[in-house]
Amino acid sequence: MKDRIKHPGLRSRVMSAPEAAALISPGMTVAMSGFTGAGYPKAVPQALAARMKEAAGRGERFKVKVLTGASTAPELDGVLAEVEGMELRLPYQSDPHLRERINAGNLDYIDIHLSHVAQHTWFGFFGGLDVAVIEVAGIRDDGTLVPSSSVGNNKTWLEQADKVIIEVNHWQPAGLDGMHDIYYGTALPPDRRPIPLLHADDRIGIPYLQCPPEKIVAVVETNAPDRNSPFTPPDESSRQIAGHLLDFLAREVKRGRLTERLLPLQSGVGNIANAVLAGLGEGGYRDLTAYTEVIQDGMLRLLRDGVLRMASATSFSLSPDGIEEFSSNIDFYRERILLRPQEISNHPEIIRRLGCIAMNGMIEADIYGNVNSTHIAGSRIMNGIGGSGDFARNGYLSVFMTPSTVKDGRISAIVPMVSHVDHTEHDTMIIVTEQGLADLRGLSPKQRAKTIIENCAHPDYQPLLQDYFERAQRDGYAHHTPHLLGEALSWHQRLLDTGGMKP
Ligand code: 0RQ
Repeated sequence: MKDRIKHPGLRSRVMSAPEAAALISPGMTVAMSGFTGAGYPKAVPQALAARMKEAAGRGERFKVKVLTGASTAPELDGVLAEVEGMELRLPYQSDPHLRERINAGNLDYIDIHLSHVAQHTWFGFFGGLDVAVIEVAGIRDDGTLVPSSSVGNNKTWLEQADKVIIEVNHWQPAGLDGMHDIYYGTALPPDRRPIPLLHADDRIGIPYLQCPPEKIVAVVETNAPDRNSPFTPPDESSRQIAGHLLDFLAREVKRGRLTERLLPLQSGVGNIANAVLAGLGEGGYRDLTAYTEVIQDGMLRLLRDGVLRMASATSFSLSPDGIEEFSSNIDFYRERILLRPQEISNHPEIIRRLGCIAMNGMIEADIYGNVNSTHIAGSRIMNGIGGSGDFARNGYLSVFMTPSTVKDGRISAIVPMVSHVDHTEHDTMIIVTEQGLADLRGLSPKQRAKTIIENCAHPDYQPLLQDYFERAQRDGYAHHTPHLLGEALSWHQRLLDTGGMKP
């Protein structure tokens, strides 16, 4: 136990999770570690939820505001949602219980770009932070902290919170030490200076998180795994989507628009992303780099095979097999992986400078290229925008991918007008479905509509979209971006009325 907590003063602050959770009071703003199911506190949120349940039993209201890096896990978002213990949550979640509560209107959810969270906190837009609860892999002699499997907003939380609770997780590999790069050079406008990161593998900071030991009011020891969902092999549709994208990249190389090293890759998570990564592995590429948010199993494989030379991110999101592979070969991966604060992994300045290839999933796109990543039928939140906007607007290439239909063909992912906009037609460059790929670069709205309908729409919906587009050009009110406003969202209304978009 001693070996993970080397600072004598902080060793004396070790206590149980319920004792630490007792330092959190109703109404507080609590900033927690955690990003895509990695590096989140495992014990204090559960103890806090237990206190909330007891309070509810006495008829008392006990809710807090919760800020994190991104999505967490059942032991944090799940338990707090179940006891209705959150009045506010930001910036990204993917927990089914929490999603249900948000959509029922039981709490406020603020869905913002992941790169904005730290600076909005510094600007004071969320008020002050009362407590930070941060998982680390260890505490060093001098009180600096060895970050765990995600960095997220931890630097900001430690700087901005009045009090800090540290969870030292013995399950996290000790070999994580040295894999992080925490940049302490950010300032507020008008004193900002360029961030000196010119290549994906540049180190610009230090490997440790800093926190004045006197701010740390509790240290809790845990030994619990990160959330690790088993990996499902890519399905046929994901493989087709990946195939179209990989053919496109190969064509870009042939045309001399990309070199054989491509450009730093950003990849979302999920089935399609995994298929794209698997495809890159078979495409003969070598020495690529990734400048992304999340390292999933597919990226480990590419690193192991030399397809990727290195990967920069802010977090892991691994399956049990991925964790086994990572832990068994941690010395190899430490040479090739850098975890940074999310304000740096997702920084628009750096993404623009490096020229990332941004590849993300979406819910739907419209015929002009506006993309909805977050809402079903305009109103029900799915997860959140996450980092997709940081990368899509600033990347060299912004790619959005989805199967052309979902729910057994009842829903078309290509619609006349998106029911919610996360990425505008000005951000979207490439749309891919299993039907094909639409390259929107250099096209006017009407040209974009033509190529999206022809290349990406499912045959069941293609004639309907074609008919809509033709009538909009003929009968519509204005002709730069033709629409029939009374009909533009009728597909979504039909979905709500009948459970499907087909007439
Ligand atoms: O619903 O769970 O009921 O089956 O949405 O869709 O097909 O499992 O795909 O996991 O890649 O998620 C856009 C949500 C896609 C994700 C989104 C339903 C579908 C299913 C999930 P079920 P799939 P994915 C890096 C970058 C925003 C954040 C981002 C996302 C469920 O990619 O959250 O990109 N993106 N971050 O059936 C109705 C449609 C639908 C639909 C899908 N048109 N209508 N339902 N679904 N399309 C990570 C971070 O930033 C942290």
